[in-house]
Amino acid sequence: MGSLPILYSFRRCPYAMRARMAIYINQICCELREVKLSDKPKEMLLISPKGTVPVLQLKTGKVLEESLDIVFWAFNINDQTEDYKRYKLNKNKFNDLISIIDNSFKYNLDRYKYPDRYSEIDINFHRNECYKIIRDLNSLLLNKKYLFSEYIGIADICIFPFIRQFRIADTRWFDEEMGLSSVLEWFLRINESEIFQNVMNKYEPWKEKYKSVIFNKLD
Ligand SMILES: N[C@@H](CCC(=O)N[C@@H](CS)C(=O)NCC(=O)O)C(=O)O
Repeated sequence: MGSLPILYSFRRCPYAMRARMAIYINQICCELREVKLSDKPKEMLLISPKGTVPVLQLKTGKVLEESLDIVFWAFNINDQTEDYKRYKLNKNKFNDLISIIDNSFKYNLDRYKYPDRYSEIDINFHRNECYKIIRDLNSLLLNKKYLFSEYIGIADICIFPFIRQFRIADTRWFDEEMGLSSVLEWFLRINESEIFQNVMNKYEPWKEKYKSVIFNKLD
């Protein structure tokens, strides 16, 4: 195996953003292979035939094919980081929240953002379903910087990329009219953070012949 873990990623994919943020926060150095979804590298499909990103191949050869598995691996690598302990304390709340985001929120988000891909879509209905979930998030964030602690943690990075997608559909409405100030402040705090800026660098799609991109290289 190579000397670094290999992360197959797609810059704009919210699941891959989760994985990159977790890897970045935990200062794990890996090789990043940007994937073009319409032309996935055979090296990735060989280790993960289901063909979604992110995929992380560890130095042992073990393959993590789900974004949440990569996030937990990254936070647990230093064994019992404070954030991981906090996650365990809030495990049920965390799991409920992630499940709502990955299922109901994502379902309605796709229909709100891409109505042409479905038939007979009522955009306002789907935006409102997302809004209700964000409103609950707003209650959780009242007077708080982040969801479960004063530092950015597992729950924040798992949820943020999806809220970002929702905002992009109508930034002005989200920022000026939605009226959920705790979520807005939380969102902007992460969006402008050094962490998020650093995981959004642009790379050409990976080809075997290219020089490797080393993500999170420690000086
Ligand atoms: N459950 C997966 C979902 C990952 C996923 O759906 N990624 C999308 C990109 S955002 C993908 O790779 N889709 C495959 C394709 O479009 O061909 C995870 O959490 O990692």
